[in-house]
Amino acid sequence: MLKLYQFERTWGIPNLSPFCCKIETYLRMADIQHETKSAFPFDAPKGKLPYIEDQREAIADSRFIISYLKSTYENLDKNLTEAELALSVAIQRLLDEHLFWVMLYSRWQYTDENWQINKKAIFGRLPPIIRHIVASSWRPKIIRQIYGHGTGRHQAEEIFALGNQDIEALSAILGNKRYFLGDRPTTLDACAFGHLINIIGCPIESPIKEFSLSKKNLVDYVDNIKAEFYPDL
Ligand SMILES: N[C@@H](CCC(=O)N[C@@H](CS)C(=O)NCC(=O)O)C(=O)O
Repeated sequence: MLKLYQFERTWGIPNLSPFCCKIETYLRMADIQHETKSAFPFDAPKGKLPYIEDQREAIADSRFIISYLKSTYENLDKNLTEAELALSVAIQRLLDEHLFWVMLYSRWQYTDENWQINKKAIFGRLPPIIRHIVASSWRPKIIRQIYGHGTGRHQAEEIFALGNQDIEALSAILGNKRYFLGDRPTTLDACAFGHLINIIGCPIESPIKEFSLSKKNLVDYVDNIKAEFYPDL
């Protein structure tokens, strides 16, 4: 059976990684049989989670995993028009390549309080001394990534202002629809849910969480997808 390797479940959400959550949500939306396995990024073929193993093949990166799931199992986007598919790719890039970095900053760099919560969630299952060593070498590495991306070069209020623009855009695009592209879930919803629940549904306090919580359609969207596809949570 297909195996999904991801971070251990925590915080009452599917996964603390939006990319892992994207894949598990796609699998559930498409009704693909699978099992989940807890892992750390250093176990992964490309040093990041998620990855999957299926038919003795390992596939890393949520975008390649989705392509594989679409061609091998079920394509949630099969009824979309070319224009809808294009929009889907563009919004996924906003989520994966821009909003993600604001969320990452809020957890790893913004306040020490958030870092302690994040550290416990990610490294909590390691023995105490190892946990401390791994966490204190991982934190500067992620902070360097945030700087390398460019987000880390701004002041906190500028970073959250940029993130809030994404949230504003997502709320406007969703409007009063049940899913982003109509009344059926598509890849874009697996992706958007993964990112939004990781802002709205986490114990990480920040201006972007506050702003997202003021967007009732996004809050309802996250709640509805969680209730429909994760009745076990
Ligand atoms: N482009 C990748 C991004 C995956 C990713 O950034 N995963 C993070 C967790 S959210 C990770 O494993 N980071 C570990 C690291 O950078 O050391 C995808 O779509 O799967």
